[in-house]
Amino acid sequence: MTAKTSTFSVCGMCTVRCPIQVETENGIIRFIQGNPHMGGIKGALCARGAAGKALVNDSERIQRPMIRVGERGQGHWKAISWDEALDYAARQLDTIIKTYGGQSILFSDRGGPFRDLHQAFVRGLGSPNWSNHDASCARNVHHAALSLFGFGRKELSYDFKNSRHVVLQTRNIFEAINVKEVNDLMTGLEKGCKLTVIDTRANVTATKANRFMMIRPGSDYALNLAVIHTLLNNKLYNEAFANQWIKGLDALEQFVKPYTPEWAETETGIKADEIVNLVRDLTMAAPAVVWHPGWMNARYNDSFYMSRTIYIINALLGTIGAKGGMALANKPGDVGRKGLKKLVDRVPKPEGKRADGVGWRHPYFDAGPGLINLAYDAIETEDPYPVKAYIAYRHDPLMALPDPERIKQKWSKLDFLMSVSFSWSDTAWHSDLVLPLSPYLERESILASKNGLNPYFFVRHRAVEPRYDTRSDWEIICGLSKRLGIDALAFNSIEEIWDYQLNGTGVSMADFDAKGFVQLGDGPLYRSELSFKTPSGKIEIVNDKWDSQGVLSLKPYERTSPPEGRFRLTFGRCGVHTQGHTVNNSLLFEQVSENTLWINSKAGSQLGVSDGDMVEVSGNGKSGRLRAKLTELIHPEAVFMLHGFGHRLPVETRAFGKGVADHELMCGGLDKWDRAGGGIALQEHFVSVSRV
Ligand SMILES: Nc1nc2c(c(=O)[nH]1)N[C@H]1C(S)=C(S)[C@@H](COP(=O)(O)OP(=O)(O)OC[C@H]3O[C@@H](n4cnc5c(=O)[nH]c(N)nc54)[C@H](O)[C@@H]3O)O[C@H]1N2
Ligand SMILES: Nc1nc2c(c(=O)[nH]1)N[C@H]1C(S)=C(S)[C@@H](COP(=O)(O)OP(=O)(O)OC[C@H]3O[C@@H](n4cnc5c(=O)[nH]c(N)nc54)[C@H](O)[C@@H]3O)O[C@H]1N2
Ligand code: SF4
Ligand SMILES: [Mo]
Repeated sequence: MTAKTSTFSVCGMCTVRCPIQVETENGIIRFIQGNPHMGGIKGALCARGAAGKALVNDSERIQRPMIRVGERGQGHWKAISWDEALDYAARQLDTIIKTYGGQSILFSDRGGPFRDLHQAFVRGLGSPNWSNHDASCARNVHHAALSLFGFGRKELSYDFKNSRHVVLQTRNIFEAINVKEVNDLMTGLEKGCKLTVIDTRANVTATKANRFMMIRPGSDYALNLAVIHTLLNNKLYNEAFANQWIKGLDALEQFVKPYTPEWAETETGIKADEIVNLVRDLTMAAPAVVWHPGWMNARYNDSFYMSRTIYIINALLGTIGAKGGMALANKPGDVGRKGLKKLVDRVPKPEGKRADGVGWRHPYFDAGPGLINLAYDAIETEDPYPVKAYIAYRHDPLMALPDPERIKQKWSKLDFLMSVSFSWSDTAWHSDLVLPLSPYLERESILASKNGLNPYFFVRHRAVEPRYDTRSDWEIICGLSKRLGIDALAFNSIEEIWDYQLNGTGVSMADFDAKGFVQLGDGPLYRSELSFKTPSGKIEIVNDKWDSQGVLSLKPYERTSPPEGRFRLTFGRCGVHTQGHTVNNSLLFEQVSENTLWINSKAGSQLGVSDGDMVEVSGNGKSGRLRAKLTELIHPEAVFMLHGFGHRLPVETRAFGKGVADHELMCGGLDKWDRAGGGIALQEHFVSVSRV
């Protein structure tokens, strides 16, 4: 007899977490598809999501708890039982808490919809130091939104389906994938929406664009200032919206006076009349326009300002809150429902200040996840207090941040370093204890909630039983909590947690059976009443919180260019890999097994490099070798490589030694972070290239 099952779950191959449906036969995964009931997904999945099965089957992932037996990073391990591992971790944490206080424990994860349990646990430890990966992802964008609207980037959604013009600047939507966004944009394009792509190279998204603007790397802020200049100077903006909702328009108008399209042409390489034409096209399509504010915008010293200008352009076009524009994302309360009951509310908030200084030394930043790189500084300096334990939970900072050697140096002052991960990673390899998380297809998670035009709750069920001796998130956290006396999180089953979360929401677990999610509204809701969480209730061009700390809201543009003979190191994603952790996935490795160095044809031939040649790329005292891809389709000031390659862990036999790690060429990069937006400026590094 064959036993077939169909399980609603949530993809975990990347940070997006698309709803999925998994078909199994006799406990073996046969087929994974996007949740067919979810509008915008309708069965679709990206290549990485489809390769989840190879992750489950991978014998090169961490199979049981491992404790370090040699020096940190040497890679000598002993397998131990879960009881031994959790007892050991609890003992280490307990000793550190007793000696230095709970605040001396730092915890970071990937953020997202399942963070509630982690935040509760960190509170239970008595620490204010919960952090996530966002300093190297979207912090600049988030803070840009916060500085203008008083709320963060996720309070606005992108209504691509109904857009008439979408602008993607530093946003490669068809390769750096969010399945719903891709589908919605495709629907929009089929209905006649125009697409403008502004990028330093012609990526896959550019091939679908009506207009592609190749921009000089690092000059996006100049372009956007000229767009604002054109909108204001030619009175092309939405005056009714601006008069009602924007405070500080005069200051903005004065500020952008010198930034004409002709001036921007010399900075960006984009012709002045093309800039004016773009603005005219946008005004015709407004307010059904989305100029995407960017996602992975931890790139430049002025990326915060660049994102701010994008939000300002959207506001001047009246797209904020508009159908087809940057519609307001609804929370459960906006559609008359109650949100999930928070686990974090079961534990009192610790009093202390954050070790990273966010919220007090840097009062204008969002204290939520803080800034992980600054917490590492605190480990080294013990200012404001000693930080002695670090739990990297589904986070690989040695690959996600620049200059891994420098990070290891900072971490050398830690008494205890623990990783929780479903695959080996550079960080896990450097840890004292590694707890193996079951891959997402083998674990269930706490309930999660997604805001949007129609908000919903969703559930991750386990599709198959763990193949190795690995555990779910909640089993690990609750197991540690029991040992550490954090009674509020000492749950015995996931059902207990789900029941708690649903309490008072009017939703029961049975409601998830039909579709795997529970939609909270009756359909998409476009809220017309805008409200900004600023002192004036309007969009504030000048933010006093920032200005009072000496961080200008309106900062003049400063030109940067590569030194003679060097290129700016730029990076990005391809459609089939997630950061660095899928390179060793057998199916995805087959698709793209190493990275190449994109270099402009003319610049390459001047160096005597031909297409396909092996080249050495060097910067900041480090170098690596990979093949050159010569192309007209990249700006001559830049070279480009996919992030996440250059693995050196012997346990990852497929990925081992393939390609070059971009972040290793970024020595000194931890100190290059944006005081205004908090993001790390990963593209402020220059390299030289020579033929091998
Ligand atoms: N140089 C450079 N640096 C970058 C970037 C870049 O392009 N170039 N990108 C930046 C960006 S945008 C981000 S978001 C960060 C990402 O940085 P991270 O959040 O560290 O990246 P991930 O590789 O997604 O996940 C971290 C680790 O969690 C493990 N893991 C355990 N369980 C799970 C699970 O259920 N799901 C997933 N997906 N992983 C799990 C993975 O195996 C991996 O080792 O890196 C940033 N750093
Ligand atoms: N397949 C896949 N999809 C993913 C992920 C993944 O790892 N793999 N990760 C997810 C995550 S965590 C994130 S944050 C998002 C990231 O989503 P994106 O930010 O869209 O992704 P990237 O590929 O890093 O960068 C986008 C583009 O920026 C361009 N660029 C570089 N420098 C400049 C510049 O100076 N100016 C301009 N205008 N463009 C420039 C690059 O050439 C690239 O085409 O993707 C998400 N989706
Ligand atoms: S975008 Fe792809 S990898 Fe990411 S969650 Fe969705 S299906 Fe999975
Ligand atoms: Mo990201």
